[in-house]
Amino acid sequence: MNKDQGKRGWVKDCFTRRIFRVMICIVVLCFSIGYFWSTSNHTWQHTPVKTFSTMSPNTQDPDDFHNINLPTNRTYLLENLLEIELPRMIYAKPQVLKPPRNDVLMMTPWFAPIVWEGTYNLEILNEQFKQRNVTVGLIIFAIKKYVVFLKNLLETAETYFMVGYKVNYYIFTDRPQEVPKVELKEGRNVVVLQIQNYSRWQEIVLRRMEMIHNFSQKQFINEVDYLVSVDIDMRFNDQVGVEILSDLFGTLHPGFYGSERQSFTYERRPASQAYVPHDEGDFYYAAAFFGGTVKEVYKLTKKCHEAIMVDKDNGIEAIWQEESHLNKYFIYHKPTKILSPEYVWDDNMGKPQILRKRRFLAVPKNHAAIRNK
Ligand code: 5GW
Ligand code: MN
Repeated sequence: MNKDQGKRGWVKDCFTRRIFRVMICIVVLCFSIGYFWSTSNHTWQHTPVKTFSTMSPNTQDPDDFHNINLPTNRTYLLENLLEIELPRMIYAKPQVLKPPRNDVLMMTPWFAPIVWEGTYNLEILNEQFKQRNVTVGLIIFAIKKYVVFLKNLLETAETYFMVGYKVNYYIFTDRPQEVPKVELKEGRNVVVLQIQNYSRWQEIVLRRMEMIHNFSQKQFINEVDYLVSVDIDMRFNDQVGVEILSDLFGTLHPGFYGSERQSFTYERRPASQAYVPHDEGDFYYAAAFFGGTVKEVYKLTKKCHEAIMVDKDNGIEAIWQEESHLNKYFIYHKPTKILSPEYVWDDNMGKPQILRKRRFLAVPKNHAAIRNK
């Protein structure tokens, strides 16, 4: 009896223990499944899930950062939206069957407009941009002797550049005391940013990317909506306004707008980060005029600066310095607007028919005198 009871007790005991063990197993199993589920969930988030923005291929929503879980309720994005409503306006109707120009390309295959005189209505654009109350930063490098170009550039900018808008002239220079006093219209400021100079001229032009990148983060993002970076050895000669503004824009180089790919002076050595194979590339862009929103210019200059530093470590310098890197960037980050050579012209190229305006012109320079010291 005792024995039986004991046996039964043992059997019973054994039975409960088995159940107990099974239950532990189930619990452990559940936890493992849960664990793997959650970790694999995380891994899945790394697989590229494309999110589409309604703005442009290069733009992201303010909240649309990578690797950050977005709040599911984003209705706050719809509150306090700026309404841009045009007044009654009288102008010639656009003609679907009569394009304003048929002598030049007006649109890229990725639907970025190419800005030519005669293709846009500045009045409409001004109504839109005025209501957005935009501020534009014009970035100018004036290192060493190049400060001599500053006066003419600023004076002509006051006449032709973003007339009626708030403009900050950001002047990077190693000679702040040589920045000329130019009379400015209301809402326009000169901001002198002192930087060191570099002895090699190649370094001066290459470092422009680094400086723009640093100051975009430090200052520009808090002060302006758009940035425009220009060469200093230029002058404004005709109207340059909000028709140029877009998330990311570049300018067709006056020497290559009619050229085939093969003759574009991209960097062709694979060892450089700026390398472009012969079967790629849309246009050859001039480094003398590019820009966009602060965010897009920040991204562009960051990437170009990093590529320039990799080249430096590898003991290679791209054939046209920062212009080569800019051109590489624009192949894989398509500009949302493209400026015709009206915006970087050099009268040494003559005055072709297609050029109805010469808005921004190269100032002839005595290379020997201006470039040494
Ligand atoms: C000096 C010697 C050779 C090349 C560039 C420089 C140089 C350029 C300089 O001493 N100081 C200076 O401020 N720069 C900046 O880089 C200017 O903003 C200039 O417009 C820009 C690009 O250099 P550029 O204009 O001489 O280049 P290209 O290709 O228009 O002749
Ligand atoms: Mn230049």
